[in-house]
Formats: sequence, C-alpha cells, structure tokens
Amino acid sequence: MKKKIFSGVQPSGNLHLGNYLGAIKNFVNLQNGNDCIYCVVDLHAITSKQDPKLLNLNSIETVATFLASGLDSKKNIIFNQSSVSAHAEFAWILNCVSRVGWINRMTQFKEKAGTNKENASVGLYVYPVLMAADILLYDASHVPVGNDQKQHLELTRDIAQKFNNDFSCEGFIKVPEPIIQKEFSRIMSLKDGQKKMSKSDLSEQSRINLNDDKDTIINKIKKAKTDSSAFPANKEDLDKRPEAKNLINIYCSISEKTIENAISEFQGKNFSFLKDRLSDLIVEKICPIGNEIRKLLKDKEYLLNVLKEGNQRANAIAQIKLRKIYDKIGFLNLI
Ligand code: AQP
Repeated sequence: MKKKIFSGVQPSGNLHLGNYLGAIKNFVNLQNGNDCIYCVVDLHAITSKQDPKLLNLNSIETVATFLASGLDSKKNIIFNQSSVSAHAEFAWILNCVSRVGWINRMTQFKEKAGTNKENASVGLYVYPVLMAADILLYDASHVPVGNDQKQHLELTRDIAQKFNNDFSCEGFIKVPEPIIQKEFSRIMSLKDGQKKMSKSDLSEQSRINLNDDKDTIINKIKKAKTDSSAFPANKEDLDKRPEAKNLINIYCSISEKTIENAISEFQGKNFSFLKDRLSDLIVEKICPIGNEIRKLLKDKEYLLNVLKEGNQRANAIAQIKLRKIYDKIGFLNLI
C-alpha cells in the first residue's frame, strides 16, 4: 500500500554524511511508489542562532542537495517550511495540547542546550512540538528519520493521540509510524565516537560534508580518530570501541555489507588499510553528489522555482487540514 511520507532537514549548515546515510538515502528509496513530502525546515533551524544571509544560502543548498542525491521534484513535494504558514499556526495549537512533562523528557534538548539551559531559546525547547505539527498537518503515515529523532517521533504519536482524545475525534489526526534503519542509523563524529556527526559541530574535521572534494575527504578520513589496539576480532570487541565501530559502520552502510563481513575483510590489517578503502568508497559515493550540488547552485532561479512550486502544493494540502482542525477546536473559521 502507498505510504504518505513526510520528513525534513534543517538548513543549518552543510549537510553531511550522517544526514545522507541516516535520512536522505532513505528519502530517495521511498520516492518510488509512495507520496512523499520533503521539507527544508527553516523554522527549526532558527532554534539556534543563524546568520540570515547564511540561512538563505543554506536553504537553497539544501534543495540542491536533495536533488543532487536523487530526489525528483515532480514526483515529490519539496518545499520550505516558513513559506507554509500552517506549520507555525498548528504548532501553537499543539503547544496547548502537549504537556510540559513530555517535553521535559526530550534528550535532544538536554544535549543541544548543554549546561546553560537557561540561555537556550524557548524555540529549541518546543522544537519537537513544531516537528509534530509538520508531520500531522499532512496526515503522514510514515516518517523516515535518523535514530536521533526516534524520541521526537514517539512524542508526535502521543500528541496526535491526545488531540484526538481531547476533541473526541478518533482517527482525525493520523498517528504516524517512524521509518528508522535497523543498522547504521546513527553516524558519529570522526573526532569522537560517542558524539553524533552534526552540522553545528565547530570542528570541520568531525564530519564529511556532502560537498567536500576528494582531497578533503581523504584528509578527514586519514585524521579520523581510532584507538591504538589491533583491529577488532569480533562484533563484541567492536562494540566496546566507538571510533573503530563508527568507521566500520560507515563502511558497511555505504557498501551495504554486514559488520561480520567487514570484520573478516579487515582482520589482521591495520586501521590505515580500512581508512584507505573507506576513503575510496566515500569518494566514489559522495563526490558525484558534491559535483551535482555545485552544478545546481549555478542556477539559483531553477532551485527557487522548485521550492515555489512545492510551496504551492504543500500549502494547498496544509490549509485544508488546518481549517478542519480549527473547526474541531471551535475557532471561528472566517477566512
Ligand atoms: N549523525 C547522524 N546520523 C544519522 N542521521 C542523522 N541525521 C542527522 N544527523 C545524523 C538525520 O538527518 C535528518 C536531518 O537532520 P536535521 O538537519 O534536520 O537535524 P539534526 O538531526 O539536528 O542534524 P544535525 O546535523 O545534528 O544538525 P544541527 O547540528 O544543526 O542540529 C534527520 O532525520 C536526522 O535524524
């Protein structure tokens, strides 16, 4: 049966290998045979401070990355969140449905706010509610995300169910299912195997950007952190060694090999052998995407038109749902 897919990516910096392997690769596979909506979630991006000029450029580059990775703008709706006002309007309603205790449990807020929680934006705190609004507005049946978003998806389901209970409208807000890859769904920093690869990490060496050139990729993998022990002998040994595990995970995710196969392939060899093979593989997979991103960015008009068309299509769906939501709540629906 056709799935209704919704997912988004923040234009908060260069997209990286983690975004690709954890999310975008999945978006591309899902576009065949399903109704897919992919959003440049710029409202989410401003939960952390953004330079306005960079935010503008990053939004355009995110669309270029979607297309360069293989998404088809005719098959899918590709749009930017701030151009469809229903997202912010529905998020307010869901802020009133959600419970503070639920939001307090979100671990991503704790990680991102760090030790200075008092200084984090209120937007960062209620970010998962906006994410719920994004998904529920389109009656999405499935949401492909990286493992780091699993908790937010569970919250989205709770919010959907509470809305239906509060307004006695069972089934009106569709309760979505997550699509999370079973393996390799969390790609870690190249500098710290316990920290996820992230756009906002201050160290460029911590991630492979999708627009990195061949030499940069080779250099980053060469400098990626490993440990001084011999190559892991088995899966149990690998599990105790986060940096080695991350490099093998990336290798397996791209080559679509199993961990067991990779361990036997590299057994008895040193890490530089794995790093050479891994660089070759990443260059082969990622450089064509980077080249295509650079080519697409030469025609910004085209990229803006992709968004404009997507915005219209998304807005048409979102407005109909929002009016129905207003009716359920008892707002005077005078527009
Ligand atoms: N390291 C990762 N491994 C696997 N999946 C990942 N995703 C992000 N990082 C990894 C997945 O990519 C999709 C888009 O993510 P996002 O840009 O909307 O937000 P994020 O998860 O906050 O990504 P970053 O890179 O960490 O951004 P910043 O630093 O700006 O906060 C999501 O499906 C996510 O799961």
